[in-house]
Amino acid sequence: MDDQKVLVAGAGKSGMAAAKLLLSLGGEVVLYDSNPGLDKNKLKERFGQGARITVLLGELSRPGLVGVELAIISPGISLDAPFVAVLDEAKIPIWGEIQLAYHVSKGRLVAITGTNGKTTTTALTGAILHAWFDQVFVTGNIGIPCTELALATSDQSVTVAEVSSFQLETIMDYRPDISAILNITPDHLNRHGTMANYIEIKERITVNQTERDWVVLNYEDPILRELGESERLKPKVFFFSSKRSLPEGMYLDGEQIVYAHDGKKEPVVHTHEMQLLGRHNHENVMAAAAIAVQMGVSLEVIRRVVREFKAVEHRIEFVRERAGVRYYNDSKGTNPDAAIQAIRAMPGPTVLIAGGYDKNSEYDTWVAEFAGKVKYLVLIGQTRDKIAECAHAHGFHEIMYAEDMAEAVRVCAAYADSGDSVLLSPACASWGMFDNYEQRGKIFKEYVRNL
Ligand code: UMA
Repeated sequence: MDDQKVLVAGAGKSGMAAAKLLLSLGGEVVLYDSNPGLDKNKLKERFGQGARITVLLGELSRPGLVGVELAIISPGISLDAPFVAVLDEAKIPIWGEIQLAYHVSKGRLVAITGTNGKTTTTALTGAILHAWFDQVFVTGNIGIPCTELALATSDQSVTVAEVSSFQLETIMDYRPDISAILNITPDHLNRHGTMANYIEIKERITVNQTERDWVVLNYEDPILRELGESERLKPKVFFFSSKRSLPEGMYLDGEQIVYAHDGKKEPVVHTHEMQLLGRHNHENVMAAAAIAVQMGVSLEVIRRVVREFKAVEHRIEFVRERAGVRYYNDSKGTNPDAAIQAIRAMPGPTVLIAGGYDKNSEYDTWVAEFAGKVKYLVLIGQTRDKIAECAHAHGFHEIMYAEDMAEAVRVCAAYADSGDSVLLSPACASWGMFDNYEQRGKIFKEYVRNL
């Protein structure tokens, strides 16, 4: 990498971290962003004086690529973006940001993907491993670019990475020692096109793994069970199940998580001891415990950390109780499947805030969950009409529109009775009204705290 001239596409978190890493390695960087409205000088200043970096904004043309040997692409950039064709034409290889981090990192790597639950599972796995190993890094889609921590890794360290389909799209020889796929349900189809393509990209997390490695899979997900039982998979398979006992693996027996191995059945933790709510979270705990067991962590340590672990921000996060109404922030519920998990986790009648940016999702299975649980639906954002139409078609008519989050929270407070819950779990991305789901969740919490 030293002395190479590398184009870094995207000046968000990932791009900035990748550019800094390349500069530290002695490379030269062309930082490119298709947004012409960014401030070139401000971007350059963030790298300090004399840094070997050029910033290009707007359209990318061949002259900008003179001497460039490699391109590192940020996860939010689709391979259909117009400038990618310019890179292809110039025969410049394209790596994802996590591929660059992998190339530079040392130590063992645990990589976790899945449509839902990956942030919670990554954070919990990180917490368990932290209680056992001296040097643990938690990184990736969770919000800390993998390239930011790559140089800090050592032969003794363990990295736990949350990886998204966006990131897996551009890996080359990325090979985790342990991978996990929690579930695969429709999401990001506006980018990946078909479900078949989305599944293929998710499964890439295992593609470079060998017989020495492990993959942790959800036995109750038909796609993943098929993958786990298929000949094409090289790593050893560790299944977990929330529905049946397994001869080997981690499963839920009533409300008890059990680890079955070598003819033994060992209790891990009882769900009542956990602070995480909902069946999907029990699956996340099983996945994290499965990874930890493979990393040699004792069940005692796993049990202690699972008991202490609280929900991560924006995932069914308890905000406050006011006038007997409990408020929950599930802004990370950015697709129908995630939002279903949140509705199921609510303790009683629920006033639900939903809607946002349209990712070509179908809302039927989500709306079908409302019966007997959701009292009122408060809709915001671009998808309001599409969701309302779907809800009416399913016989659900208690729908209100709000212009912004402030109004949505006010409406919920007015309509919720003591004993009800108010849940922000939009089933949609945040764009159009907010910069990202974090901002959406923070704004929701702010209004709730100010009620
Ligand atoms: N850009 C271009 N050309 C394009 C599209 C975007 O130049 O065609 C530029 C934008 O102008 C912007 C930059 O790219 O300046 C943004 O890059 P990015 O979207 O990759 O965002 P980052 O800030 O680098 O954040 C990324 C992840 N974002 C996405 O995948 C969309 C973050 O995941 C991740 O936390 C971060 O890297 C650190 O690894 C967010 C996310 O929404 C949370 N992930 C999706 C999800 O969880 O569902 C996958």
